[in-house]
Amino acid sequence: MNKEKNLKSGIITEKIAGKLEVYCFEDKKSYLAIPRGKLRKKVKTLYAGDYVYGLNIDENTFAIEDIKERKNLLIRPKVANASKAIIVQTFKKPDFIPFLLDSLLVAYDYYGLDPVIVFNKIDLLNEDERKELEKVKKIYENAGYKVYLTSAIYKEGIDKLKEEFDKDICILAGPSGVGKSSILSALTGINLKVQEVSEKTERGRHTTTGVKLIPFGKNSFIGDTPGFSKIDVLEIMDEKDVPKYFREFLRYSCPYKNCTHTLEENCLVKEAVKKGEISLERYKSYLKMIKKNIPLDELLK
Ligand SMILES: Nc1nc2c(ncn2[C@@H]2O[C@H](COP(=O)(O)OP(=O)(O)O)[C@@H](O)[C@H]2O)c(=O)[nH]1
Ligand SMILES: [Mg+2]
Ligand SMILES: [Zn+2]
Repeated sequence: MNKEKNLKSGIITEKIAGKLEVYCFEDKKSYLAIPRGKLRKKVKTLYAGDYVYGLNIDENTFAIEDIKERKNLLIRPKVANASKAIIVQTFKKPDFIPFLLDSLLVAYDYYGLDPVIVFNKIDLLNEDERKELEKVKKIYENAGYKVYLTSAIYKEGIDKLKEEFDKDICILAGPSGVGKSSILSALTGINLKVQEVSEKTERGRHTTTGVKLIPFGKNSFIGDTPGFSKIDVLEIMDEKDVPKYFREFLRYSCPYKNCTHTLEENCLVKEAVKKGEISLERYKSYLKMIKKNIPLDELLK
């Protein structure tokens, strides 16, 4: 509650074709939201995730008078103030692509979201594949990320994952067809449109178009996002910043302050790759991300 003007507080939960929906914390109810003209002077556009202040005009409408300063704004999809990205992957159907996961980890960290990894559809794995996945899980845990294994359709691992949705706005991210909407349904009981994975491509078609934030637990909101199957981190950040978002690289202080961990001598990151302390796969992803085509044996000689 904004005491000065007796305004109620709320959060924009959805934006469809320019129309805004606001969830009012005091009323525990959603309204159609209409921004006041003077607000447009402060911010051009409001997005899902924006915390706002206003008053009801009638039982269905809420006039927005003011906005709380944004903590961050994610570009794709447009969502404000998200604090965690639950990055959903599968080991099979679709096949796991480490480079895509590594790129998403870098991108979300850069936008100020804490990334968490989920491997879904574990019910599809045989014993050998399950062991392979355990190895992958170790790599990411050693790198400094939390990793969950789930089966949305059998509700396996869902209760444990619930604990991640503890505050603010969390979004489900990752390529399409991995089960983001299914996980959201398993968590909240709300049935969203789930699309069958196309047999031909093993990638589901896009069914989620915008972000809809769903109230969950105590003061927390979950947003389902349309999938990305490709991302070029150099389109969003500078090449020199990429290594800052490889968490395991940060444990090493190379002699060169702005070491790119490529051609520099006495690079401690490269040493760690050679010793197996840093995963070679992760290091390869890094080189691919910064588009360095230097042969590995030259770098790791
Ligand atoms: N076997 C299996 N299939 C799943 C699981 N979760 C989702 N699916 C299926 O995968 C397809 C894509 O799911 P969806 O939730 O739409 O994925 P999204 O595109 O990431 O939102 C659907 O056919 C789901 O039924 C799971 O845990 N196990
Ligand atoms: Mg979906
Ligand atoms: Zn280095």
